[in-house]
Amino acid sequence: MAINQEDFLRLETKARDLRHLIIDTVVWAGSGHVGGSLSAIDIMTVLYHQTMKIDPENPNWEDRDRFILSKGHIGVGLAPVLADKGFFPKEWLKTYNHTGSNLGMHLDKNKVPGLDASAGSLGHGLPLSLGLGLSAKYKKQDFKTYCLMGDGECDEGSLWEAAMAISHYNATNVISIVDRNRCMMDGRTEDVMGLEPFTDKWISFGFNVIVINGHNLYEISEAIDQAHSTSDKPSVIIANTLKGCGVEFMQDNYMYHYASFDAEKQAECHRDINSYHDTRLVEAQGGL
Ligand SMILES: Cc1ncc(C[n+]2csc(CCOP(=O)(O)OP(=O)(O)O)c2C)c(N)n1
Repeated sequence: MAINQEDFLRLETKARDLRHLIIDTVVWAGSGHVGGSLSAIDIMTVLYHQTMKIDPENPNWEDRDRFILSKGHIGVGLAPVLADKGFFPKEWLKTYNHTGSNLGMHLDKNKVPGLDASAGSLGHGLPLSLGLGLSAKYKKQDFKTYCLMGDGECDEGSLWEAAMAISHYNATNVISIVDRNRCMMDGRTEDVMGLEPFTDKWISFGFNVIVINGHNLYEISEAIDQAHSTSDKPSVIIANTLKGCGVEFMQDNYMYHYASFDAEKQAECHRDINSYHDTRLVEAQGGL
């Protein structure tokens, strides 16, 4: 469903608040995968606060939409989203990645209410999503599965095997999303393993490819609508993003794939996130 101005303001505020919560969770944990969390948070905000049919009171509801975080290293990005939705107490975030906590660095489906799959070993989320999509088709359930992948993750062969099968079975109930931040763990994607022409690769696998600015809430929502209304091919949304988006010293810098912050840096992150939010509000009003 396309978003209106009121939705935009609600989602924009939520995205800002979640960015703050991600930074605090990294600090509580001592360190974390912050860069790829901040690149993906706008996408997760739209999914969890606009698109997906979910019920925090009933996390295992059979007909719920599924979210498969294939780039499972950003548990520190997803856990704040799930806590904020009410799947578990926000207090848990203070124990993220501590010994004995329910929240490990790579989230565990058996311990985290609202989590649809344990992940962390890259390249497995899309095959899993294919399974969910096919099972829904055969059982005549109408839920959708949204699979979020990293672009560095697209170096994994298993992902392309799943893409081939999603296309073969025309599993349009699986919506693939790539967080195209052009950075991976220790380099830029095009230096480590070139992905371009990336769009052509997905087209040749039989996909409807939708390329968007992954930090524009309107574009994210419209891309999801377009994916929903395309029935002759499965869709992939290539979301152009920035690693570390919203915090200037981290932005577009793969060195912040994983980081820790002292109190001074934490405060700088929070200041930057607030001014980034203000800029986005002005931009949305056509002011920049
Ligand atoms: C199979 C596998 N190999 C290596 C890793 C280690 N690893 C964790 S994150 C990462 C980089 C992933 O890059 P990308 O998918 O672009 O993630 P993002 O930049 O969006 O965080 C790697 C290689 C892993 N988790 N799984």
